[in-house]
Amino acid sequence: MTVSMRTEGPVAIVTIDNPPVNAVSQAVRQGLVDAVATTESAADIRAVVLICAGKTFVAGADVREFGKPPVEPHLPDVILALEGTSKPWIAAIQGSALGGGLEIAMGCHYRIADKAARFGLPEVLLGLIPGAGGTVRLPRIVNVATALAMMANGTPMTAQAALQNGLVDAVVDAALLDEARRLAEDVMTSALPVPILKRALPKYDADAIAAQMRGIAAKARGQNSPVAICEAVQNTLTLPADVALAVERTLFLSLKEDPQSFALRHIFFAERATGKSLVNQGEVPPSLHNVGVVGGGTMGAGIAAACLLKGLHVTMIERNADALSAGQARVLDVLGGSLKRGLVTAAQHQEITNQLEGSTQYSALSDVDLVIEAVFEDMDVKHQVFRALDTATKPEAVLASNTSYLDIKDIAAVVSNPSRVIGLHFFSPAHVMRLLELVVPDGASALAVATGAALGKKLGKITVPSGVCDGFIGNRVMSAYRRACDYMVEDGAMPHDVDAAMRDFGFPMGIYEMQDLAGLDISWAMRKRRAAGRDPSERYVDIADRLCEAGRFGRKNGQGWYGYDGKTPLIDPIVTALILAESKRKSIIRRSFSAKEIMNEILIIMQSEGAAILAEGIAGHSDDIDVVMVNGYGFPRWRGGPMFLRG
Ligand code: 3H9
Repeated sequence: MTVSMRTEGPVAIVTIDNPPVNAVSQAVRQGLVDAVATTESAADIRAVVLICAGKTFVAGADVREFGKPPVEPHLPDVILALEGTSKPWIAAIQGSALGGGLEIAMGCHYRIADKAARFGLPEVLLGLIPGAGGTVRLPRIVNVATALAMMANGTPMTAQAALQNGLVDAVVDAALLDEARRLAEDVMTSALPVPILKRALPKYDADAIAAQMRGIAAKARGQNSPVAICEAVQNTLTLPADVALAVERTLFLSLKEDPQSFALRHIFFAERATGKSLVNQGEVPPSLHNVGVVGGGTMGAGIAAACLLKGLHVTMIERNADALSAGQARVLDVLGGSLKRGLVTAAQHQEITNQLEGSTQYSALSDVDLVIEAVFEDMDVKHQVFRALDTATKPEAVLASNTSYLDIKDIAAVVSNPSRVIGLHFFSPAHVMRLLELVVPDGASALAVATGAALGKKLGKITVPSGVCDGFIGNRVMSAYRRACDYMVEDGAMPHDVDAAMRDFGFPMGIYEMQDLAGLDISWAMRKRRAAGRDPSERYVDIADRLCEAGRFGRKNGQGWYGYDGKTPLIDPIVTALILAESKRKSIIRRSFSAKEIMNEILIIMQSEGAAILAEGIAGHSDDIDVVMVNGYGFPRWRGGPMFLRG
């Protein structure tokens, strides 16, 4: 039974059991309506506890139903029915009360929560607004500004914060059901509290709210749902509650059909589906307590910090004492940043830093389950490292390379058992970016793959499997569209035209701004290494090389594709002259490109490269390409990804 009921004396316990997250499906809605009818008509029932089976309270409406026509009873009506009962309903909340789940809880007369529970209205992340009273009820409980911020950001509130803000009546340490039952017995003889919908709004500063809404609209950059949230809250401030509720419903239903919401729902499910095949290989990965990181540069230090922050013990290897202490200092710097931002407490910070060890001897890795190599992108250097790892590590330890471009099979060739070698391609900064490409060479053992996937899970990453090719999924797509952008620049567009077109589309920055941020010298070095193997018949744009030859390495030395005033990119006449000279040298008659033309070209190239990647089996599913582009390359989430847009 999706919704079941039992009685314990005068208290009915209504349990929602709809795994995995107790989402509000039609069966749950109907079950709740039936439970209201049964408990209202049973004279011996004096109060009702609403609780969920499993780890979580209701995590929201069942998003999988959104593609289909809504079927009665509708959630707003279910909540009105709960709110209108003659007997107190007590929501007993563990895990997450999100979206429709929090709206159900707000329809109850009392809320009691486990101390680890979280409360939120994250509909904005799916391109929606709360559609079952959230925009009308939440501002009436917590203050208007807090409610608006919660809905616009979609970030949940802790149980403690919920208690402070009056969203829950009590927070308990354990035995949630017992405490909820006790509360039910306490309140069953008292008068019911005024339903939230009928309460007056708490006092608010209208000017401050208007400013907050302007801020939300400015940050929305083309997204509809944050603006609709402001509209719904504005209605709550100005209209009678029942009217505001009706308008909220209309707004919700129209956003449900908005392409932005389809895109966000697509990426939500794509992120959860990706990598599932990796963990179902029948191999149990080792417990993964001890990992090794070879290389203490920016990437190695970031990876080490990511592991430490998730409770792993890390041994860092560097080639000499100076490099090691510099690498460890980089890790400590990242960890210090986490402390400063309040992401870890001082005690946790101490505990975490104690888990960092370092050595210049590979023998220090004799006991680790997994090693991640993050040294210079050069095959000879990689071979030296993997030869050392081959003998220093235990035979079942998994050896991973963080290479972005090199052939993992080639790297693995120097290891006596190459089946234990995989790629783990992190994105910078590694402790922040959620994307991880798990590169699976032919012949990799199921254990090696499952271990890589287990690490991804432990680090809270979205782990996308990729086959072996130049650049794997993400860098291969990026190289293709960067090449197309370079062609456009040589043919008549300017870097700032390309960047503006990408930003207008929703990227946080354009490809040239991004290259300046990453530094131009690394890819220059790579191009020089590969120059000999380049197909002479292939069009090659030299502008980036010319910039580097002129000592322009990007933001780090204040000049790249742009000049810089601090962090602000400025069009630099030297770069403009250099581009014009290159076009002239190749006898190209420059023409103008509209923003639409630029973005269309970028999308077409992303999609055709994506199709090639799929055809070659590098990506297992087109959704994986979307997940990579959205989470690693700034593709606007609310557009769903290049393959989604292809239809
Ligand atoms: C809403 O409520 C609108 C209302 O205002 C108005 C309505 C009228 N539906 O994330 P996980 C699945 S909009 C269907 O890996 P975790 C998910 O696909 C909704 N399925 O677990 C996965 O399935 P599978 C507002 C859902 O422990 C499985 O559950 N609510 C839903 O890391 C496990 O998910 C939200 O936006 C759903 N709503 O995190 C909350 N949610 O195993 C969205 C999850 O087949 N959900 N699934 O791949 C979350 O934020 C996280 O899932 C949660 C658990 C924190 C709950």
